[in-house]
Amino acid sequence: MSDCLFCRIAAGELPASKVYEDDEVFAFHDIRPIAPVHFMIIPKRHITSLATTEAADEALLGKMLALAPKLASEQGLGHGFKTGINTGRGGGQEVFHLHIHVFGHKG
Ligand code: DGP
Repeated sequence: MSDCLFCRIAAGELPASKVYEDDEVFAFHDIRPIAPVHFMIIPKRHITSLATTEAADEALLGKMLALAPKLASEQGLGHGFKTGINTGRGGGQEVFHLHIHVFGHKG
């Protein structure tokens, strides 16, 4: 069993408020939201951070980014939203499994 929190959430071993799932990507609401709507998009495969991605990850990264506006719209953020990828301890990353924060206020 993985000791990575987000790997376990993506595998369904730990509960989360799911926003989206396919074979490569999982999205779920942040447990400590900084806005009325706040979810994260993660790869199911463990990638530690944006800084450890490789050329072979480009398609997956593009897919995750392209999902952001689609899922944001479904969550009521069709008028706009913010995104963030905290990277490394100096970048404020607390959970070392790559995630894109998507957050905002419902229009
Ligand atoms: P970051 O600082 O970018 O690594 O953000 C990690 C986020 O993960 C933080 O906003 C809180 C969230 N988080 C931490 N543990 C859990 C959890 O068990 N479930 C959920 N849904 N979110 C979590």
